[in-house]
Amino acid sequence: MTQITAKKAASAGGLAVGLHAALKDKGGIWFGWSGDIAESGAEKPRLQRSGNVTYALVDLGREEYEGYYEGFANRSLWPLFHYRVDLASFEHDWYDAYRAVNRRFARLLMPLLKPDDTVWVHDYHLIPLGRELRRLGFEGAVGFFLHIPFPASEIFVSLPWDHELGQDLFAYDLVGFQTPTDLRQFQDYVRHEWGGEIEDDGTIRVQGRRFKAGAYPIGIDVDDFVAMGRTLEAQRGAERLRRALLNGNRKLIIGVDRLDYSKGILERLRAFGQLLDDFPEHEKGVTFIQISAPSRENVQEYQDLRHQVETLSGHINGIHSEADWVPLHYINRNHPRRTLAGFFHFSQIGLVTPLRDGMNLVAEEYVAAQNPDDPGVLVLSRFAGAAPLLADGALIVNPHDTRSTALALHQGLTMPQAERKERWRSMFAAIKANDIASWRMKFLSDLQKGQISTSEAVMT
Ligand code: ADQ
Repeated sequence: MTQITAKKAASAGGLAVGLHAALKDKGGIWFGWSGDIAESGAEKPRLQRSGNVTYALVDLGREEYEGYYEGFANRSLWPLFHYRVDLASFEHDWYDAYRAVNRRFARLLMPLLKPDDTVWVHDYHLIPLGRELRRLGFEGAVGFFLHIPFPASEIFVSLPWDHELGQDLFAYDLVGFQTPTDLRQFQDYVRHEWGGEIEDDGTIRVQGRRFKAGAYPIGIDVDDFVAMGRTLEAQRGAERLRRALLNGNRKLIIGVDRLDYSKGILERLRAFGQLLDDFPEHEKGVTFIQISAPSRENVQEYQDLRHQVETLSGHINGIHSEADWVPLHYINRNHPRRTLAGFFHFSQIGLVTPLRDGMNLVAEEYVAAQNPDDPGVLVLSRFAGAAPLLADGALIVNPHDTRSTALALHQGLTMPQAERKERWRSMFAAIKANDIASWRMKFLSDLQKGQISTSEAVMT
């Protein structure tokens, strides 16, 4: 089996670990961008073997990086798919670079493939790759999984090249989305823009093609994250919080994300400010730590967001701080996942408020890290892909509604232990039943069998 990702293969996130596990099971090739930029694109991938997995890594040339990755992937597709047409730029040169890199990737991958290999392509950076492989004559199964939302058809067609990307998607044997909503939006696009048909079992017929599309909500490696919470590093992290921030019995709210406009960080800060305005009883009794990992720092929109978050954090602290209490701690750095597990474990509230999000693994990690006897409360945006899965246990909010989000924070901070335990149990059962192993097995078995899953049992 071959898995393809544009992200750096060595990245140690939960997703990368889960995908590696799929390869290690049966052996295969991990093909993708090395994460390095070379003066000009290399002609051959660098091959490294580890056990029964071969890593085939390709450097991007400087111009490829700027046009394909920073440009089309992150400044056209990312904002558009997250409903931010206002932030999307559409440059023909970027699009040309995007197609050219996908063509080059297909050319470099093709000699490594056996005719009956299964290829699993990941995410929006690589939408054209399956069709490019087909053009080169590859006949094995090729599936695609989109990690971010698929937008409403009317948004998607703002893209000047929607028809080409649409046809790219039609070339796969199986196209996987995070949620039934994403799937439905793709089906609407197929119907309304192309006059395609969706059969009862979800098979799509369009443009002479017949293929499957389904919803496969991704999960985390729950056992692994629970174990992380028991490590020394996690305990040290929790202890640091206890001493440095909480002065004994102060409560803690935590937010963790990449610094990205899709994550609703500004809205979250406003809701925290509103909590302090509306419920003065929490004064000096609560601290909010927002940890935002730097992301796409060369992109102007991300620089603007960073500036806005810094300004708003300073503003909230300026209004509410006392000599012996700083309500908001904003940290703009990566943290080891084990330390994060400790922070989650120690927090009374996990505040996850994306404006749009494919799934949101932080919400699931927060649940996994809790103490079953005294769990915290998850306050979760209805616009996270994870919301339907966790709706029975989380306090679901509309992040645009500052006052209601503040109210949910108050409800979480004052929730009796028995209710917290009951809510946590239902969320923990949901993430266990939908972990990363079941996600990848379901996708791969559907790809190989040509069957379909709508995941309705999970997501309704
Ligand atoms: P992301 O947008 O990156 O992923 P998410 O699903 O939350 O969002 O995953 C982020 C990962 O990075 C988590 O494992 C988290 O612990 C880690 N992380 C976040 N902030 C960090 C920090 N400050 N320090 C260290 N680690 C940090 C995309 C889509 C999501 C989808 C995933 C997987 O945007 O919607 O859930 O892919 O499909």
